[in-house]
Amino acid sequence: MSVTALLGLGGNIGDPRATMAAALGRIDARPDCDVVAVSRLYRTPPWGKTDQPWFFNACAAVATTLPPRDLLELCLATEREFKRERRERWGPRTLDLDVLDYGEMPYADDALILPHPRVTDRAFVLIPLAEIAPTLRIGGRTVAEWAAAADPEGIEPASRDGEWWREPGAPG
Ligand code: PH2
Ligand code: MG
Ligand code: MG
Repeated sequence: MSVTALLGLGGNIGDPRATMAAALGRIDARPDCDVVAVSRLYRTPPWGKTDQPWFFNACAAVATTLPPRDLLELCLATEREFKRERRERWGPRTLDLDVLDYGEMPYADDALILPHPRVTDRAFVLIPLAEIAPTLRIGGRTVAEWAAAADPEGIEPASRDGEWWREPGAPG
């Protein structure tokens, strides 16, 4: 039985587009995960800690047979594979891979709460997420409603469509 999970991707060091594309390719190649939808890539101003480079952000839907905690471990292992070093909260990173939702089923353990409790105040997550999961309900509103109410200041599409991750190195 597979469940559709939603992932948030981000990065602001090196070549985030190539890193995010390679990370999605790596996940898609696994027998227990299928990348079924990807948002456009976005350029976004740094949030939380503003004296750092702008980010690229995107969201992806993954059909998976992994339980939520194993999916989190896969995301953390993938971050490590792409040389993510955890130094400061909200600081610069090569790759951030967050589990945002797991089949609209509430989940909580000591390391993971789903849906991700901070999605609703982050326009850099909501705007791409609304492209692939507009009807997902979080905290009594749909993602489309949250995204429409979010501040889009500075957030701009950086790809034509959701195919950007399939051809690493290609423009757009
Ligand atoms: N991630 C953070 C902190 N700030 N800002 C943007 N624009 N995009 C991010 O992905 C991001 C951030 C910590 O996870
Ligand atoms: Mg994050
Ligand atoms: Mg993270």
